[in-house]
Parts: sequence; structure tokens; C-alpha cells
Amino acid sequence: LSEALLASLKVARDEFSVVYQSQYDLSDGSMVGMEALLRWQHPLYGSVSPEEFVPLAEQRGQIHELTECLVDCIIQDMHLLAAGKGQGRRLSINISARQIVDGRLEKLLEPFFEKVRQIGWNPEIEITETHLMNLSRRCLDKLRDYGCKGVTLAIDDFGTGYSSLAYLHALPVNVLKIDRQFVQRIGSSGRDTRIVSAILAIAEALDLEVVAEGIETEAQMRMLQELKCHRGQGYLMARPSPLEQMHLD
Ligand code: G
Ligand code: G
Ligand code: MN
Ligand code: NA
Repeated sequence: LSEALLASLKVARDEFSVVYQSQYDLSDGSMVGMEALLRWQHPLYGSVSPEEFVPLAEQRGQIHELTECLVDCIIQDMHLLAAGKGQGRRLSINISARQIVDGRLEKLLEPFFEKVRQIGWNPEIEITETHLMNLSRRCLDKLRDYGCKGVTLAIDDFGTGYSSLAYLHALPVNVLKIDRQFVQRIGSSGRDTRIVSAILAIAEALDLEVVAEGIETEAQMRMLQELKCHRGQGYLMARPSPLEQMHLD
């Protein structure tokens, strides 16, 4: 299966699409950004999850092709994005840590980020926490470079990896995205509630913003509001969906 999947990756641009999941300010409910997520509709295997094809593409050195697909898909949606309110909202994409020093990535992303800015949105990159510690010096420099050019950096799945505080401080990070495993047990598990509290305290100390992922219930949302978590994302507010089904005002 995996061989077949990967063999078709290069030629299968039209099987890929992008969906977007909105993020909200938890203090007033306003929409503050969205995360772009790649989808693959394979003619034989049907819908294949990125949890499956992203790691495969990484292993086979094809992750760049996937990001090209993603960028193409988003560019096709740009006119819809431009028609809605943008000012200050964030458009985030997921990047694999090992892509960062690939020279092709810069050539792909710089013009893309420029287009995003032109319609009034701010570009954001999400990197999974588990990969942070393996970043080379060159990677960090590259990320700092992006940061200087106004690209926000978010740490995805925060709490599942092992970033040290020193590391977080040294990285050009702006946002911590609390992994949904903690968010989903908030309230019901004292331990998880304390972990979320602790992440918020770390974020405050380091002047970082926090996005809680995977909010599914009103109770989780209320608890996060009480803890003064800044932003949230989850099925309760919005599922990932095609842009034409979203309203952007
Ligand atoms: O949207 P969904 O839950 O199916 O995504 C599963 C995982 O795949 C998430 O961790 C998400 O970050 C990752 N993912 C989705 N789209 C992309 C992409 O374009 N590039 C990378 N590297 N990861 C992606
Ligand atoms: O790892 P990353 O944060 O990029 O993963 C995003 C993925 O999480 C998306 O594929 C999306 O489908 C999924 N997701 C988003 N909101 C929720 C939610 O409320 N509950 C669950 N179970 N998954 C969610
Ligand atoms: Mn993500
Ligand atoms: Na995540």
C-alpha cells in the first residue's frame, strides 16, 4: 500500500486538496486565524490521512513535493481568502523539521508568504515539538530568518515532546499549541488541568501565545477561558473544511 501511495505522489496533484480549521480568541470568540491541512483523496484507497502519508513522504524524501501541493492548493484559494476580512489573521501551515534547511523550501515559501501578506494575512509555520530538539544550528538560523521577515513560529503538539525551557527561549518561537490529549482531559483529570496551567505559566514567562487544540466540549472551553488561555481550535468551534464552506467576516 505505501509503495503504491508514494509512487503516485508526484503525479497526483489533483488528488490533493486543502481544508482549513479556524482558530478563535477565547476571550471574545472572534476568528483570529486558521490552519491549512492537506487532504489526499486517492482513486483506489479513498481518503488517506496525513498521519499516514506525511511520515511516508518524509521517509522517502518526498516531503517537499507535499508542501508544493499544499502551497498550490492554498494559492488556488487565495481569491476567496482575499474577499474576506484578513487584517492580522494568521494563516498557518505545517512543516516537517527536516525540510527547513532544504534550499527548495525557501524558494517555495518566500513568494508564498509574500502573497499571504498581500491579502492582509500573516503567515505562520507550525513545527511539531518532538522534532525541535533535533534541529541543527542551520535550521535555527533559518527559522530566525523567517521570524525576522514576520513569519510566526508555532510549536505544534506542545507537551508531548521534550523541549527544555532553555531551548524554547533560544528558539524564535511565538506560539505554543497545547496538544489535544491534554485539552481533552482538562477538567476531568486534575493532572491534565495542571499541565495546561503550567504551560500557560511558561508561556507567560517567555512571552508566548498559547493555542489550545482539539477543544470538543463547552466544558473544556469554559475551563480554558477560566485559565485565561488565549486561543483555541477544535471541533466544538469548527471542523477543518474547504474554504468555500467557511465565512471569513
Ligand atoms: O488534519 P489531520 O488531523 O488529518 O492531520 C493529521 C496530522 O497531519 C497533523 O499532525 C497535521 O499537522 C499533519 N499535516 C496536515 N497537513 C500537513 C502538511 O501539509 N504538511 C505536514 N508536514 N503535516 C501536515
Ligand atoms: O497535529 P496537528 O495539530 O497539526 O493536527 C491537526 C489535526 O487535529 C487536524 O487533522 C484535525 O483534523 C484534528 N483536530 C482538530 N480539531 C480536533 C478536535 O477537536 N478533536 C480531534 N479529535 N481532532 C481534531
Ligand atoms: Mn498543526
Ligand atoms: Na497538534
